[in-house]
Amino acid sequence: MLHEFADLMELQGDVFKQNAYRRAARGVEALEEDIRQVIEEGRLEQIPGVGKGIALRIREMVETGGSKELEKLRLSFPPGLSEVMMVPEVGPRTAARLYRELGVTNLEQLKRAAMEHRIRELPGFGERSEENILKGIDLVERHGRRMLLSDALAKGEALAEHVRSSGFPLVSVAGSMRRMRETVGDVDILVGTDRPDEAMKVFVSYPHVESTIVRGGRKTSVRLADGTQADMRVVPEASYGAALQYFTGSKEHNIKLRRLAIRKGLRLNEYGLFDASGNNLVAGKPEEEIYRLLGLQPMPPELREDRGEIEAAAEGRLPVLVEQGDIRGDLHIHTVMSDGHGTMREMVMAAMKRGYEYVGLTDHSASLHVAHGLDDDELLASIEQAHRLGDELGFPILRGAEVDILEDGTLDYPKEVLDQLDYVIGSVHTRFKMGVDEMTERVVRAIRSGRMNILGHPTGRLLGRREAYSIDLDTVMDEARENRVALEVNGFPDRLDLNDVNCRKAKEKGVMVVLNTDAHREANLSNMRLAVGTARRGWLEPENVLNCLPYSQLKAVLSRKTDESI
Ligand code: DGT
Ligand code: CA
Ligand code: CA
Ligand code: ZN
Repeated sequence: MLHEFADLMELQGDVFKQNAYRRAARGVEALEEDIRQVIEEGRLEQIPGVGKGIALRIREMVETGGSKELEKLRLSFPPGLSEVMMVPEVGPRTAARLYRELGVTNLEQLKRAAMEHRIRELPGFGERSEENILKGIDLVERHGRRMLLSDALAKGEALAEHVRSSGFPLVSVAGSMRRMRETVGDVDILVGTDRPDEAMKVFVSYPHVESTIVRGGRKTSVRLADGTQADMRVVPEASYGAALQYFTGSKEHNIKLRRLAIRKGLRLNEYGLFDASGNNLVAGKPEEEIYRLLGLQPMPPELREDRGEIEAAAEGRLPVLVEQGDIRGDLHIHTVMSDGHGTMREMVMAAMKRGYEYVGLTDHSASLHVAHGLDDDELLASIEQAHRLGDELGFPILRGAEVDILEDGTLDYPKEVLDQLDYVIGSVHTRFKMGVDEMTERVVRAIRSGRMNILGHPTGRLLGRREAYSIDLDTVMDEARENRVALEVNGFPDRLDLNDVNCRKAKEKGVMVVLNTDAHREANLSNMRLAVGTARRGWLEPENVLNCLPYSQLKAVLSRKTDESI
């Protein structure tokens, strides 16, 4: 909040106050104890940069979680200006000038001003700055948004590998991508080495680096050719574990952890866990040691969101999370028969190569014309074909289908056809804009049909492109449990649907979840990692996951369903 104050002061053109807030923000950041304690002991004004006025604001922030003055300040500027400030060539001060002198209040207007050459008319600007602003706008439009986890992992892991293979074995991705968050703001890389300058050189010489944003002794930020920002921190080898913990975050998790350390009379920062006399208790040790020394179970990065994991770890009741190795088969796969790009044989062999015990094929149903859905006869013929292929390969192939849940909640094949399938995924692919009651009723009707085993991508959201449709997931989950329908975590990179929070809700409600890729080509099968990551963020254990069951038990669960409904 102090930084935001500073930004807004800069926007107002008040350099003096801007600097004051910036200094105070840095002073507070550098604190190694709980600010509440500092306040209690009346030592707030001893923090470098904190005077009387700012001390009052800090007290209000700590007590109320906000600041009236800050809210007022925010309202005094058009909301679009924050986007204008994100343009690399602009920043708060220039945004303020463009606002005052040209009336620019959002990105669109900034673009127009630059294209109409109105910016170059202002003193201090020229043709060059106009061009740079246009480039910057393009960057914000393309990459101002957060990137998908899968894109971040591809970039981050390649970059980490570049550093590793250049002679720095202690390297890891950190930040939100290590926590498998569904979207990632920037790529974070951590290196433990006693040759920091060399490591920094290796980092900036990565072929995809376009420009260096900041170059420092311990942290360097670069922009990759595609606009992605990547931060690399370098710490001494002996601090690697502590730094990995710190830079994995989340910030909220770290703050709570640091508070716990303070209560135990210890100090925690990115260089280690220190006792009262300043001895580093974790020097050279892996990050788990920090948790153990704080009296906690060590925990995987996916849990570190301050959603109760620290409390659970203190009581020794952390979940044993599902892992990729627990997944015995992928149950949502398309082939060339509908809109996939691999034949049945290619997709099955690719699944076998991944070490699965079984696989399920699920092409689209007839009414989804855009995806070349199968009509009754095509589907029935493909069931035969799948079972023959399974016999030939000596590998269990379940023939299913991804059946549209039509507007009225009926499934897109007649019962006689559905009964020939090993299982059915029901999915909503049309009429997303229904009201919440109508949509919930539609899905509940399908769940109650007795012919559906899995609800595919249950909320329909597409990250960065389409909001989830309105649906009452509590009701859907209750019905799913009663009717033994599993809810899918669809691992397609822009779906991740159910999301982490809803996975946890499903677990609490006793609903089975199934982790699928919705693969449309062989390479998509690797998206299981994303589904598993999402499930882990939702605290899921193998017993919560349908496709952790061995084949015979899975078959029993899937067929019990049809028997009972007859
Ligand atoms: P992102 O990039 O927005 O997807 O999210 P993160 O979590 O990767 O955040 P980022 O890149 O700003 O920082 C990486 C990690 O560094 C973050 O997860 C925790 C740590 N960190 C950053 N700033 C702070 C801070 O002010 N306090 C504490 N305790 N940790 C921080
Ligand atoms: Ca990050
Ligand atoms: Ca970062
Ligand atoms: Zn679908």
